[in-house]
Amino acid sequence: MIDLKGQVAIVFGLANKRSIAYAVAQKLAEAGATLVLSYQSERLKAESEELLRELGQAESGRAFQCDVSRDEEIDQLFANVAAVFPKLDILIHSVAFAPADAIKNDFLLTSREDFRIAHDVSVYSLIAVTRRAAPLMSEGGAVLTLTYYGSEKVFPNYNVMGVAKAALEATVRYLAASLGPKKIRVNAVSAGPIKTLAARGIGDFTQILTAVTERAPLHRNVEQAEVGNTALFLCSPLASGITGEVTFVDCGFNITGI
Ligand code: NAD
Ligand code: 0WE
Repeated sequence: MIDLKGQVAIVFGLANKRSIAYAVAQKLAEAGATLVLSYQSERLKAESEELLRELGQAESGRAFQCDVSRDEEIDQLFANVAAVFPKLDILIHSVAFAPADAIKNDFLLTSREDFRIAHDVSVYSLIAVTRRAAPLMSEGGAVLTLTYYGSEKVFPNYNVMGVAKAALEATVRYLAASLGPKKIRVNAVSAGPIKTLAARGIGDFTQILTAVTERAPLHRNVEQAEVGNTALFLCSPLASGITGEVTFVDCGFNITGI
């Protein structure tokens, strides 16, 4: 049994119950961690307070607003966190965004501005939040981000997000090297496709889910809870020797050649 009693985890990217971050938060809470939720905009405030209640964290936990593309908001967030929790143990980064045009159009047409936004929100944000979290991780810690196989192989329409995920995975390795001496581990989970808000409206998503059921060794798609379990493991003392790694939770899809 993993016991995270007395540990504090901050979770970025929990928009609703279907979010991968919700399943991760659920597993961390079940293991005894106290949760801090960080939501993108004022619009998500009431919803986040409700999600905290559903996670059994109404008393102990907190929810704060933070757009990760704004340094002032990240500074304010960590000032708020430090005022309530003197020590932080776990950081979950489950955030990605590319402007819709960049995911819809031919990759060749990717604009400079859409490339910048995708990398700012989906990659630089990991560095930005980890830098502010590290001083609070006084007893060491674990940082975890979410990635996708589109970083290595071409999936139709994933486009600039694939380039951003490749940069995110490299960022995990460089952060792991930078923070190793502080006993802070940095890892990524590469999840198979899951129908969340970020996957909604993507034209051929059903086709992608079907390809997995046909080709993956387990012949099914992965569930949020399975990603949550692996995230819990990677953030726990059971994974004390693992850092800078990308762990696939994809029913084995990535090992197949055809
Ligand atoms: P989701 O829409 O529930 O989560 C994305 C989150 O990013 C939302 O909570 C949104 O508010 C947040 N976000 C976007 N821009 C932000 C900003 N500027 N500031 C703060 N937060 C911002 O979808 P999800 O599928 O749970 O995605 C979470 C992570 O999992 C992403 O990194 C995604 O790339 C990754 N992932 C998803 C899948 C999948 O198929 N759903 C597969 C592999 C990896
Ligand atoms: O990382 C992701 C999705 C990230 C994402 C999704 C959107 C849709 C709405 C980032 N930005 C946006 N911007 C929007 O305007 N996934 C791993 C899920 C996903 O997205 C795909 C996939 C898969 C899988 C897009 C095309 C093909 C496959």
